[in-house]
Amino acid sequence: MNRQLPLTQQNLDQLPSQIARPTYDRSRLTTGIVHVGVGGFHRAHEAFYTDQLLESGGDPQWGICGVGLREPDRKMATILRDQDYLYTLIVKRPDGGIETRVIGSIVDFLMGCDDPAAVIDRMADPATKIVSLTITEGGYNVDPATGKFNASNPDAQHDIDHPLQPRLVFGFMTAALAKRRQQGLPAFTVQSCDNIQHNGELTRKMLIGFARLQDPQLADWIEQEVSFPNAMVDRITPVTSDADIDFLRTEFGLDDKWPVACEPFCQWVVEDDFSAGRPDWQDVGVQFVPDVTPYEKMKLRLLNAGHSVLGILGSVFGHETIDQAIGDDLFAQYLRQFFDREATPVLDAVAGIDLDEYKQTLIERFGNPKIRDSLSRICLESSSKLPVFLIPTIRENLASGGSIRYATLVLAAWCYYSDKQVDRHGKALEITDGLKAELHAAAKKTGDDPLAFLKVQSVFGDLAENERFTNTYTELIDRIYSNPDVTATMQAILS
Ligand code: CS2
Repeated sequence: MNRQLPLTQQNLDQLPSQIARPTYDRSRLTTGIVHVGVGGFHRAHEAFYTDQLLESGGDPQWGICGVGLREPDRKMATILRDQDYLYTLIVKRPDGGIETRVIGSIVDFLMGCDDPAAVIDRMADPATKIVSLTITEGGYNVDPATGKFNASNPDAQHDIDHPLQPRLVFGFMTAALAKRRQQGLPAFTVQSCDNIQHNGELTRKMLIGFARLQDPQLADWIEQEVSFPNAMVDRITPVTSDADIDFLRTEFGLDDKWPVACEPFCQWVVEDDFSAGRPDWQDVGVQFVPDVTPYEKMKLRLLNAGHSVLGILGSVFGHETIDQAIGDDLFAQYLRQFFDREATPVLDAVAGIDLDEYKQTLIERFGNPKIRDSLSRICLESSSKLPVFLIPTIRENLASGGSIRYATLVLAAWCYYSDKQVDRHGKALEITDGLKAELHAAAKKTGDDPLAFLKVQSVFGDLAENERFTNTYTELIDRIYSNPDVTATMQAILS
């Protein structure tokens, strides 16, 4: 198709009928939510739910203003501005069916590094009721040694000295909350949408930790006034590919510079604790519960850990995507046994959820051949992920005398992966990790000391002090280093 229709508000009427689009009046939307970290996941999740709500006649006060704090966010800012903040969500079903909808819930975008005052003012605006975040694990600025706010980070130091020109999200929120307090306005709710256990509590700890360095009285006020609901978030959202952009162009003649592709499944379980009100998200399928703990544990220990099992073992083997890995019978069997023998025995029951069914659904979701979720995305920042997704399962099984071999092999394979940085065929692995150099240096010493990799304390803590663990780990390291075809060891563990 030659003529391409740029995605803009004005062009919405001309879109082919197969593409759903907002029928609500976007010009009436005001900003009730300021969201920091507008990536694929936010656009497939919170912005999607909010769009659904607006479509079903929801209150127009809940438009979203996106915020990017750093230079790499500029591409998103520019594209969204050019497209009147519209983008297409491409939902890919496993049977090949595709549903497309233009999402209209984002109504503005601000760049903190261009104009910090504009971001602070928007957060401090009386209309803003929620500041939500997807800033990734690393964005929380936790000191791994103490679990507290890492005040030695140069950006944190800068923010303490320059409260009105912050760089970190905590500096922005603190400045905005200070302004609200001064003006007698109620606090906003801070809602983490990151895939972290007790994401609300962690955010509370970090925000108050930062604010206390700047203004202890303000920190007390935040402690009393701001709510930080914990939430479990879930929707598999691979990195947008050129094929997704091309699909919209060739299929519909639609020129969307940055659509989002995702799976049909979507879940958001949230603690109902919003100090300044919230959208009626329950009307569009969001679950509000008093305590999210069992849901988040189940998701992190099964879905995310399952991804890591396939991601690390699959990368070393030479698979490239999750569906390819789970399509390999040995990997599927290994994953199922990891779920049943190691992850499930240390999980709590979750009201209303049949764990067997949940696991079966995960295997089906992983198998969705249209998602093509790359193992490089899954292994991205493994040093932040494995201590949450996988290592706690090992620790709890060590305490209870349960099986640890399935998960321990993943750590041994991760050592090999960090050491060699190539797959079984010698093909370079694309590794993105804040600790990449440190992990590589530690793993390289494995020949002299099989436990060398475990010395990366911020990841493994004191795991190397447990003898049952180190015996199993050493045995598995020996096996992988003598035969890098990890499937031989997987097979041995299975039988
Ligand atoms: C993945 C998650 O990055 C990862 O390790 O497991 O991004 C996963 O796709 C999402 O949490 C799904 O909700």
